[in-house]
Amino acid sequence: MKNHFNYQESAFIITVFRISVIVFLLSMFFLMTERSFAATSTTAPVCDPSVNLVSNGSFESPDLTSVVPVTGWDIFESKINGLDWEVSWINPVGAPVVALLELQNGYNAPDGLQYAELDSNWSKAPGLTYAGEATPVSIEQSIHTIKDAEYALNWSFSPLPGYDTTDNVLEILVDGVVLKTNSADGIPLNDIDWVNDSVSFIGTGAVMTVTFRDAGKVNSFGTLLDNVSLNCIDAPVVTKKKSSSSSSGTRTNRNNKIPTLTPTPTVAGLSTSSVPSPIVSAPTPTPLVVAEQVSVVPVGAPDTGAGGTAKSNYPSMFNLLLTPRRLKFS
Ligand SMILES: [Ca+2]
Ligand SMILES: [Ca+2]
Repeated sequence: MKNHFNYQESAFIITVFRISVIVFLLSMFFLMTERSFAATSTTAPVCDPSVNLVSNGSFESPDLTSVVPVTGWDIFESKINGLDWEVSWINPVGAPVVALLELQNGYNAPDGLQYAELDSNWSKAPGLTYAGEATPVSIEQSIHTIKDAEYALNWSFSPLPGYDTTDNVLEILVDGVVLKTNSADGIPLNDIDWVNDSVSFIGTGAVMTVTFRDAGKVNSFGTLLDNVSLNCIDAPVVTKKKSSSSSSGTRTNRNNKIPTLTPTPTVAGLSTSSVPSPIVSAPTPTPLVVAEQVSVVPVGAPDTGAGGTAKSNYPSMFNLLLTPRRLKFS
């Protein structure tokens, strides 16, 4: 009788324990699923044409008016105080360890009050000749792209007045590939001469880098840049294929609500060149990969490793708990 009582009591306790464990595991499972969904929904790139994906594209930060005394220009270290651009010396031999970007406000800017001069300076020394300084820089930013989405990169370029074409050469690159070159003669100019230009490219679904660099004569003068913007202007739309058969599938179209990108016309005095085919003109083009695609995938991509959601082990734990076991009693 006592053994029978102990058996019933033990069985009851074990049953309660099992139920408690199952409730706990279910709670954890739903909590983790909810967090995973929330994380995915907030980090996955979204194609919003109104969003400029470049930070500080107008070079308004750091604020030159905060520099004392104000001389119309100054140099700022890569990615500090809101500069946000990754700055690199094109020829780093003998240059300061941290690359410096020169910002100016002496001429009228096409946007805001400041702009950049990509033939920069090693030091803040107005009035010197800067002879022997390899001052040209490249500046870049990286973004997470949506696979097969179309991106438009826009900017304003001007030669530095008083300096010829060899001193004013701007190259525009995406993932290390030169997509366009601007150059112009500043000798006849008495004032700044901004020209807007643009290129478009197709997202790989990975992180992609846009770069502007000075390709002119090395002398710390020339190649002015401002008003940079990068926008996702057209994302692929996946729709279910209409079919009366039992087979099902999907097809990908572009969102035709977004107008096709049209490069800004070249004006007199500005020379531009570009590589063929980065411009997308057809509504359903074959996606162009401007550089070798890397293994980075958008966060939340299913079963793709990086960024994907790990498979849960909970079902096997449930099976273990629910599997009947023999009870030993003395
Ligand atoms: Ca500006
Ligand atoms: Ca130069």
